[in-house]
Amino acid sequence: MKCVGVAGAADPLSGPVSEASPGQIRSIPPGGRVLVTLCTYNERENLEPLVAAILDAAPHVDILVVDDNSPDGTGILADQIASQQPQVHVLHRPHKQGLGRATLAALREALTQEYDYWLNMDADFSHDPKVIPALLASLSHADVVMGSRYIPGGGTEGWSLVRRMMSRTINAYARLLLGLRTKDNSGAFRCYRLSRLQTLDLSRFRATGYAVQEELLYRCRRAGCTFHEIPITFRDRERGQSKINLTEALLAVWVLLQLASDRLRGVPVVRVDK
Ligand SMILES: Nc1nc2c(ncn2[C@@H]2O[C@H](COP(=O)(O)OP(=O)(O)OP(=O)(O)O)[C@@H](O)[C@H]2O)c(=O)[nH]1
Ligand SMILES: [Mg+2]
Repeated sequence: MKCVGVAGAADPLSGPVSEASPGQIRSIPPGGRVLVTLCTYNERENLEPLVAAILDAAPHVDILVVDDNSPDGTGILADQIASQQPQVHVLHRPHKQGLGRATLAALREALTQEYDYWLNMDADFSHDPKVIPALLASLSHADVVMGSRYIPGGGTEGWSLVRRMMSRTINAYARLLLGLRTKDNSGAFRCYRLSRLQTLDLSRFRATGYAVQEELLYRCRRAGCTFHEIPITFRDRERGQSKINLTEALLAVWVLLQLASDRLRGVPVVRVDK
């Protein structure tokens, strides 16, 4: 695992208000460092415009690309961007290990580098970077702020009926099996107050794939975090290919069942220091 540039200078968010437009600065919690993470597998066409759009919307964040040795050269492109842009860092992983493992690697990096806030999003423009300031602003009244398709004002664009039904079903299962109260439990566009995640036992995570989103919420809830959802419109990707498939969906259901069993048995979510 090669980590390029993570030790580089990170911009604190306590800069003067005049450095960015009033809308952007007012939206960001003062005095905190934010790491935006992008898990990538074959996102070459999306990466460069996405990084630019993120830094345009939130100039003070750092960005970490977590790439699983994408065959299309996304990791190489990420290195090129990082060499020109000190706020951008890259975590290279040797091969495709699943979105869950990549997401947890991103979280570990955010904790290790002592960021205050972790914001994760997809790298295919389904999550609009312009929403980032609103997500960060809502951290003032919750530990976990979630972009939500399933509250008034939110939605999806460009999805087939089957895809919509799959998403609704997995959300219903997550609420039923894990006792979650939030409406969009499978979305990835979220930010977290890292001080509240420090005690989570990351070695206990069961998801290696897409169920990591529900599992993060389950564990955060058990650890006492508060939640807030803000409406987002999820747009189907225009470039590149989706990696979600039936196997991934079935695997997600299996993980939810395992977590439901953990919940019934009271398996702890926080580290037990010996
Ligand atoms: N590092 C890494 N990233 C992954 C892996 N699988 C998916 N991703 C990334 O995770 C994000 C979400 O994956 P997508 O394939 O877009 O899946 P989705 O957004 O749930 O579904 P679509 O609506 O079909 O796009 C994208 O940025 C992918 O490139 C993986 O195994 N490793
Ligand atoms: Mg996607």
